[in-house]
Amino acid sequence: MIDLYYWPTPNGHKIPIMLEECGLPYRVKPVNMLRGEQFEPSFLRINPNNKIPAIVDRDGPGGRPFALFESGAILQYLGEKSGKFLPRERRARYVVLQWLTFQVANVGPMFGQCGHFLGYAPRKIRYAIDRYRNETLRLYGVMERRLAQEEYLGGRYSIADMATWPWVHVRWLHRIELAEFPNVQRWYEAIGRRPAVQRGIAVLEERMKIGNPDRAAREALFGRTQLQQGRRVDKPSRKPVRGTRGRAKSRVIGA
Ligand SMILES: N[C@@H](CCC(=O)N[C@@H](CS)C(=O)NCC(=O)O)C(=O)O
Repeated sequence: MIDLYYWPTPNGHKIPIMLEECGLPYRVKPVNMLRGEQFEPSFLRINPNNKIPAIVDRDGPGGRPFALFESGAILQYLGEKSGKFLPRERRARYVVLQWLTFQVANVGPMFGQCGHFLGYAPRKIRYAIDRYRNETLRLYGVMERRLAQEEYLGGRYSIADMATWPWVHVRWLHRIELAEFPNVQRWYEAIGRRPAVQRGIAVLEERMKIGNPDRAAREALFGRTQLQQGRRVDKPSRKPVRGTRGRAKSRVIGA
């Protein structure tokens, strides 16, 4: 059983999509990042970077619980565990890892900043908007040219597509018209028709709230608590990871 520490956002969506695609059983542990639950000590023991997604595989390597954060690492781990969507053959594997890294190092951070300065920043700063929106458009161009040659980013459908698709799914935040990128559109629509993708993005969908943060969300995401994390001193702990305590009941999904 895999515990999925989750909130419905583009980075979050990647993991239930993959879990649904490979049919691994999981239960959802909501981490309401709009209310600061990512700073709870029990969650910081799983991800010291106070971000979702994270997992604890109760049946990890060696039969012991294994905690993991960073969506790129989690997708690789699940690909290896299930033997699906991450090719074994070395050339094919590294092509997939290359496009996965392209997502986590480029698409996520740049689209994220683009959405921030367009929709979240309290003041509209022209330089920042232009900088990140131009980068976003440039990255769409890279994907468009790749998808003109290959059906999927890594050649065959893989964890690289699952990492990237949720960011194209929220393109309205970045003011992107998909019709300008016909190959990205073809790819986006084909992936969106997959039943596992539809089940993955439906997880906690009712709690999804992107854009227009209230005061509490603004404080949790961009306020003093974030700043204080830089000065946090943790007491040394030898305790094994047990998951979060006192949180909303988890939902069990899968076989
Ligand atoms: N590089 C990380 C990014 C994760 C991330 O930015 N998560 C956001 C939601 S999309 C989050 O948890 N934000 C809460 C916070 O920063 O406190 C990954 O790919 O897993």
